[in-house]
Amino acid sequence: MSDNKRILVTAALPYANGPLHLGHLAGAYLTPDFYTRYKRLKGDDIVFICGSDEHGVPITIAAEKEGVKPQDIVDRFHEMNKNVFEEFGISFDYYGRTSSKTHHETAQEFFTNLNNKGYFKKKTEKQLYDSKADMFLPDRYVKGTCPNCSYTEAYGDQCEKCGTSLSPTELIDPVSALSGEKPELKETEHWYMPLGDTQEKLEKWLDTRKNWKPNVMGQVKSWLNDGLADRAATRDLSWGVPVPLENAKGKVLYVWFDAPIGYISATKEWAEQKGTPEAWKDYWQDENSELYHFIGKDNIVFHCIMFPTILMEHGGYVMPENVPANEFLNLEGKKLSTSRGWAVWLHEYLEDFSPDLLRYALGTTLPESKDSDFSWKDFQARVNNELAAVLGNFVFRALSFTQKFANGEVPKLVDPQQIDLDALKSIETQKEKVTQAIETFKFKEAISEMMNLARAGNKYFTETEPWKTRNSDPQACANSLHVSLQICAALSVLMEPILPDSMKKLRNQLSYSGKVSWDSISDSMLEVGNSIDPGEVLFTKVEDEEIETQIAKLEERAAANDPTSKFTPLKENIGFEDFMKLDIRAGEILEAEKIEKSDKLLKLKVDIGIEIRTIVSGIAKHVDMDKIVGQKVSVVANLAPKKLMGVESAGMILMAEDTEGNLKFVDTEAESGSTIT
Ligand code: B3M
Ligand code: ZN
Repeated sequence: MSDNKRILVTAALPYANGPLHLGHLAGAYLTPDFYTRYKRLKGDDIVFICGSDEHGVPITIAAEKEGVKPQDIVDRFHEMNKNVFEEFGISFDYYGRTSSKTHHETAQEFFTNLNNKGYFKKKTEKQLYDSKADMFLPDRYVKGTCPNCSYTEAYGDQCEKCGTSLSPTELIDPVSALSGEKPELKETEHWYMPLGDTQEKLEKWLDTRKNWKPNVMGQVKSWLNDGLADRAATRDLSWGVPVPLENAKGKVLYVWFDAPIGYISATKEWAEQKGTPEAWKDYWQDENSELYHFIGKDNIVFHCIMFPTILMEHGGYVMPENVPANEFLNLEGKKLSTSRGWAVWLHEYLEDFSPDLLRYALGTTLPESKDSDFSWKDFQARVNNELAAVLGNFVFRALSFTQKFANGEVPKLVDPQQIDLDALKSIETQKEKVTQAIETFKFKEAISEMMNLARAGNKYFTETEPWKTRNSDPQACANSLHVSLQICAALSVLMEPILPDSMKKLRNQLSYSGKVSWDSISDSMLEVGNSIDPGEVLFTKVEDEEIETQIAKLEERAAANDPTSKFTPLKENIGFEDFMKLDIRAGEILEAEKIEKSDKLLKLKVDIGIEIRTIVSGIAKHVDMDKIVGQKVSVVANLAPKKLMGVESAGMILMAEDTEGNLKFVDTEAESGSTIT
C-alpha cells in the first residue's frame, strides 16, 4: 500500500500523427485514469502526467503524405488528442508535448550527462541513403516488393498486406519513398546504449520489484534471457531533439530515447504552471515518491529496460515502482489497424454516445492479462444489461419510489431486520473488495465488484417489496427505501472513477452534499430528510439499429482501405465550399490528335457549350482514336491553364481510374455547357 507516499502516474505519450481510437483508450489511458481518480478520492498526493510524442518517423511520414511540415501535423493532432482525452474524462494534471523547449533541454541534458560519463558506444555502420533527397532513410522510407507475398508496396519495416516484419535490405527492388530512387549504402556514425553492459545491474533492480503483472515480467524476462543488445540513441533525421554535440550535425536523439524523458519534462511544466517550479523534484527525485507507468504491451521493453537504464545511469531519479502494462484490444475479432481502417475513432464515437458508456464497456473488457476483444454487440449488452438494467434500474426504482411515496425525502431507519442490515453491510464488503482489486491493478475485477453492489441493491429492493409493505407495514417500506438510498449514495462515489459524469448526476439527484472521498463511502452517507429528485434516468438502452449503424460504418471503411482492394482508399473529407470552387462542365470532343514525341498525350478540341477549348490530356493509351470524336465528357473548366509539350492546355477531362491504372471517360448525357455539381 502506498499510504502517505507521493505518487506519479504516467500514461504513454501518444504519437501526434493521427487521431486516437478505442485501442489507445483501452491500452494506456483508462486504467491510469481509474487508478488516479481512486487515489485522489483516497486523498493521496498524486500527479497524472501525459502528453504528445511529437518526434519519430511516424510524424514525418504523416507530414510527407499530406505535403505539410511535421510541425503542422503535431500542432493539429496535439490539440485534437488533448481535447478528446478531456471529453472522455481522462483527468491528466498536465498534457505536455515533446516539441516543447523544456523537453528539448531536458532530453539533451540526459544525453550530455550520459555522454560525459562515457556511457555511449560509438559505432560506424552502413545505412540506406537517398542521394537525391540527401538523407539516410529510416525503414519506413524504403519501399519495395515483399519477399514473402510479392506485394509491391511493402515498407522497409513491415509488409502491410501479409504482416511480415521486414528489414529494408530484405525488400526486393527497394526504392526510396521520398524520391523513388534506388537507395545506396553509406557510412554513418551513431551513439549506442550498450544495454548488455548494464544488464546485471538492471536485473538486480528488477528483482526488487514486487507485484508486477506476470504478462509484463514475463516479457521482460524473455528480453533478458536473450541478452540485451546495443541500441542506437541517435538517428540521422532532421525532425527530433538535436544531438547536443558539435560533431553531430544532422543527427537527432532516437525517439525512444527522448520520449520517456517527456514524462519528466511534462512534470516540470506542470510544476511551473502551478507556480512551484521546483515541485517536480518531489515526484522524480525524492525517494518517498512512487512512479507508475501505464502503457500498452508494445512499449514494455522501453519502459522496463531502456528508460530504467537511462534513469539508473543518470542517477538521482526514482525508478519505476510498477509498470502495469495492458495487452492489446482487438476489434470485432480482428486486429485493430488504422491503415486498414479497422478502428473506432474516439472523436467519432462521441458523436453518437456518451463517454461513460465506453469507459464502462471498455473497463469490463480490458486486455489486462491477455488480448481481449471489443465488439459493438458486447458494448450494447454491457450498456443495456448492466448499466441500464442493473445500476440505472436500481437507482431509478429507489429514487422514483421515494419521490412518489415518501415525500421525496430519505425516510428514517427504525428497527431494521436482518435483511436490511445485510444489505447495508454489503456496502462495506464491496468497498473492501473494490479497494483490494484497484490496489493490485485488477480493474475488471474492481468494476465487477462495484456492479455487484448495484446487483445486491436491486435484489434487496425486489425482495423487500416496498410496493407491498407501503400499505401493510409502512416502517418496513421506509426501511427498504432508506437502505436502498444509502446504497445509491455509496455507489455514487464507489463508481466515480469509472463513471464520473453519471455518478455526479446521481449525487445531484440524491442532493448528496457530503465529501466525495473514499473514506466517505459508508452505509450512512445520506441524512434522514435529505431530499431526493430522480430527474432523468442515468442510462438509456442502446437500440439494435444504433449498433448496426456502427458495424456498417466500420465495414465500409475497412473495405475502402483494404490494400488488396482494386480501389484506392477514400480521401479525407473536404468542405462543401471546397467542392463548389470546382467548375465542372459537360462537353464534347470535336477533334483529337496525337502530340508528337509523346506516346501519352492527346491534343483535344472540346466544346464546353460556352466556348471551344484546347485541352491536352494524357489518355492516348486508353482511348480508341476512331471513336473519340463525338465522345461526351466531363471537363474541369476552371483549372489554371498550363503548357504541356509546348501546347497550352485549358482545362482537364475527368477520367475514372482503377488501381491498375486503366482510364475511362466520365460520360454524360447532359447538353454541353451544363454545370456538373
Ligand atoms: N509514442 C509509442 C506508442 O504510441 C509512443 C509511446 C511513447 S511513451 C514514452 O505506441
Ligand atoms: Zn507481404
